[in-house]
Amino acid sequence: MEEISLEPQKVERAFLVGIQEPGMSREDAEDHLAELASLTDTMGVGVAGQQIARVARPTPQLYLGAGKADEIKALADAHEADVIIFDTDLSPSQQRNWEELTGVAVIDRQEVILDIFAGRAQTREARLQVGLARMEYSLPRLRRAWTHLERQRGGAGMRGGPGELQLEVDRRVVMERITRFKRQLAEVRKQRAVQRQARGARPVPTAAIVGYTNAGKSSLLKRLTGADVFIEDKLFATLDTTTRRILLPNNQPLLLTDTVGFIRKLPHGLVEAFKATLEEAALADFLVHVLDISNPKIEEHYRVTNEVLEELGAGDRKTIIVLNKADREHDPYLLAQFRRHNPLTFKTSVATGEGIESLLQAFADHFILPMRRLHLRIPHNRFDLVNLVHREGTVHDQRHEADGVWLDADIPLRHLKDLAPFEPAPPD
Ligand SMILES: Nc1nc2c(ncn2[C@@H]2O[C@H](COP(=O)(O)OP(=O)(O)OP(=O)(O)O)[C@@H](O)[C@H]2O)c(=O)[nH]1
Ligand SMILES: [Mg+2]
Repeated sequence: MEEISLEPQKVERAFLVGIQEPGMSREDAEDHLAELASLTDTMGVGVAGQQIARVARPTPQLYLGAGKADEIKALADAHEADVIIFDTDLSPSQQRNWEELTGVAVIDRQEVILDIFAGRAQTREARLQVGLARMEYSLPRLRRAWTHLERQRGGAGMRGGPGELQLEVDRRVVMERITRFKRQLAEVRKQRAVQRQARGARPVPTAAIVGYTNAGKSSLLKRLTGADVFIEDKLFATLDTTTRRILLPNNQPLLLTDTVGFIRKLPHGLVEAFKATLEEAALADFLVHVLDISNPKIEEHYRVTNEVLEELGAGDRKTIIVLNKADREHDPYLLAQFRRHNPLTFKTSVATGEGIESLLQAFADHFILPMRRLHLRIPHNRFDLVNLVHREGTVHDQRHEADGVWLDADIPLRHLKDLAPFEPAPPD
């Protein structure tokens, strides 16, 4: 590995490169660039300048054509930038070529998001998840070294940032580390599954608050439950799930879970990594999809979140849509527009309290888990179904007999079709 600098290069002035793909409006490209600026700011690096590049077809060398690349280099120089950040994925060789061309650190959107996640991960599981995603990202890029921190930090479960990683270890060691992290994660996840099972036999419906980052999910949980959760006007304030119980106006209890926010082009490693955490969302009975009504990209945010939910297997869950931040300036037609898609759409402001009562009433009206009482005989070789009944239903009685496990339980209707075949015919 050539060209290893001994000190990680400290970066503090970023030049941002937005990408305008064919068919994309200038306005869209600008909104995306504004989001990258917000990510950069969240990472703790100042934005010195920015430029949108129109790209008809990415080139393998630099992503941009040679002329455009020289122009970016000159602009970054003029702004005295020490890091150039691309709002798109760069391959390891494109990244290397850019660094050779410009002499400054060059990173892409994924790396910014990974860095933010690494800085925010709190629980052991989150640290392992982010650490893993980051190592997999770093593996083909081991020669680079940069940092925006005064001192190197021990984020994400690896000692030091990418700089130290590069200096300290070679590829093989990283691969061993990846294997170890995967093993540890599997352990943590097993424990989580056990805990979930222990909580399993509860008739209390669960709802997960999901949505684009910064929409106000944690603020909503706090408003509804008084939970002391972390809220910040930065991206990815929340990485770990928090669950709180509330009593709805009809005295029915509901478990509400706050989850990590989504963003467009979320690095795939992170979606993979956070699948376990997001299982809480995937397993919830209902979803509360929070959107920032004042954000001009609200429709894209809606689409991106739905795509991730789809990937998590929660695309078909019954959902209430919350158009939050209604105290801010917004398009008054959005409510009607969203209601055409989903009649269960509500406009709120966590800041002023507007719409919160109606939202709680809607939870009460629509988040009652429809259950049916079944008497089942499940053969011994279908223990998965016995588990399912325990996990999702309320068991009133259970007997182990020679011909199977006899269960008397309330079952959520959505599992009816799996279980109905095991209802013995009534004796005549
Ligand atoms: N004006 C206004 N600001 C709000 C409202 N709700 C939340 N905010 C602000 O929006 C910012 C983001 O709020 P969070 O609750 O952290 O958002 P989140 O969806 O949990 O964000 P992540 O955890 O980063 O995904 C904070 O500065 C909140 O104070 C609202 O109704 N009106
Ligand atoms: Mg949050």
